[in-house]
Amino acid sequence: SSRDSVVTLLDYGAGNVRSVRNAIRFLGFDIKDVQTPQDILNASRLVFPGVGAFAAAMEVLSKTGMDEALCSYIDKDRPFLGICLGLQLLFESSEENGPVKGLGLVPGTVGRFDSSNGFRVPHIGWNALQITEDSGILDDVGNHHVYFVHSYRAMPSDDNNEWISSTCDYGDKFIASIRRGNVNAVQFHPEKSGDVGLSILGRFLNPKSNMAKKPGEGKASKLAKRVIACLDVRTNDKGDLVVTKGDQYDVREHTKENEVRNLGKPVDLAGQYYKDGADEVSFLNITGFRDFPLGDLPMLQVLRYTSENVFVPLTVGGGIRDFTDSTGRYYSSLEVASEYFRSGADKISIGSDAVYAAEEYLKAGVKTGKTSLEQISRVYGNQAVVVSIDPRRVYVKDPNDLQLKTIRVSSPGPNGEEYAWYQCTVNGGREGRPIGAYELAKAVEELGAGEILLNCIDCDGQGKGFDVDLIKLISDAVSIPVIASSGAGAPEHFSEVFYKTNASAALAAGIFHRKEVPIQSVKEHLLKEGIEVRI
Ligand code: 1PR
Repeated sequence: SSRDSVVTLLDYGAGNVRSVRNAIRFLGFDIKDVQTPQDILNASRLVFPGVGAFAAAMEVLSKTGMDEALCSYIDKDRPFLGICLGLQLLFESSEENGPVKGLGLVPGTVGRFDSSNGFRVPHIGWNALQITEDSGILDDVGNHHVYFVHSYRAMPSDDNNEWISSTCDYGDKFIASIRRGNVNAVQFHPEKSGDVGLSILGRFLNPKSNMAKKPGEGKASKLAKRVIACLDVRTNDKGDLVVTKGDQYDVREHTKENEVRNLGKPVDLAGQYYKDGADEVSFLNITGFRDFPLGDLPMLQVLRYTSENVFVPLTVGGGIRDFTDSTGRYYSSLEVASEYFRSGADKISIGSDAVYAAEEYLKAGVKTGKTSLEQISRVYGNQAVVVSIDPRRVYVKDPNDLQLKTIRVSSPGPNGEEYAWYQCTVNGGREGRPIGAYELAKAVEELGAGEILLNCIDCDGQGKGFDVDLIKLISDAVSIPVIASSGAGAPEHFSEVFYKTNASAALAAGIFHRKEVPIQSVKEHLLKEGIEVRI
């Protein structure tokens, strides 16, 4: 292939850059991987998607001599695109487990977002940019939203002002992108920002391209509320992987055959939801608790195929725990998660194993550092670890009878009970545990979860709306983002949950699968109600 169609990629092996690879290939380019510092110097254009922790990345770069090659490449004004940590590393230093010295090309220090002012950290989701000047690759982005996921950020100052091409507001007004000549770096993820992100990448890869200019659509400034499509996936009795959907977690048809409800093929549906405007797609391998997911190669294939064409974040859950297979081979939960990440997941979600981890932590009062939750968030960062909670409402007459957090419910129980607690379950709702959703949420936040996916067994598949009492309770109890799930039946249920609770996102399955309400209608409704969404 001609030199014009080749992109050099600096992947120092710290994590998942599959999405960046997929996006570059989708745009019709071939990838050459950097093996030696000389490959950097020889590149005609270089993409640097930083992943992992700042200090670890700097260590690899300096050990391999890539740091000097990068500095010299950038000094010569060669075409460069840094992404996320690939922007942060250009600064003088970072406070992430530091101070740690960076490449020092751009004046300034990278610091952590302050969660004390009510903004949830990590910053996860879609924001519009304020473009400050001739922005080159950002040209036509206007007020469209792009996807961010990070806990650290660089701030504008007099010293770095001339580098800044856009900023973003999230409690702080931080640097969203920098540009000088042919050198670009972005804090957000163009490879996960849908069409807008692909056109940014496309303009970097092919500056002569005449992509259609998309005008801005009004001024957006807050973090958009996300609308997530969820695919519960399992093998049916014939052995095919299907998207299924339960009523209160029961996924079988109430017929004589009692077959697993089949609502379509996972890869097709995910692709459809991406086109329809889903801000994120989640796959839950709902029998992962009993069938080992690495034995479940179809699920990994689903992720690989989906991530080739879907350029918004992908989450996958189910079966993330330590496991010994029938031949006695031991797999750690970290290996299971790593395989999911390598196959195209941006985040993994842990259900049952997080319940055991929280129970253990609350009993012992100290962290062991050994739970799957802690290990995976240590290696991949807490923004990559979601905890999925499957609680069931338990009504009580007298809240003083319990050690657990109870709340006054907005509609009383079957025997007039005015209080309830939310009991966590494991194994797909089959077993109740002696811990509440409130206690669990607080514990997993401390153990390193970056986000909570909050289901509710009572509401699942009922189409009567989200459990606002539960979602308010949990979203007020933690400072990480909370995804409201279970019960959506109409666009009004989405605006209700965003008005009445501090949820950052709302997830639905049934209404999308049954084509009752398209994702676009949900978004239009939210917009009409004055709630910011990505259009
Ligand atoms: O415990 O780590 O192996 O993870 C298992 C994962 O599978 C958990 O995240 C758990 O929530 C999920 N899961 C297990 N069994 C079921 C089931 O339905 N039988 N599904 C299940 C969870 C709930 C949501 C659903 C929303 C929205 N389903 O995923 O999409 O309730 O539905 P709706 O909009 O139709 O109301 P582990």
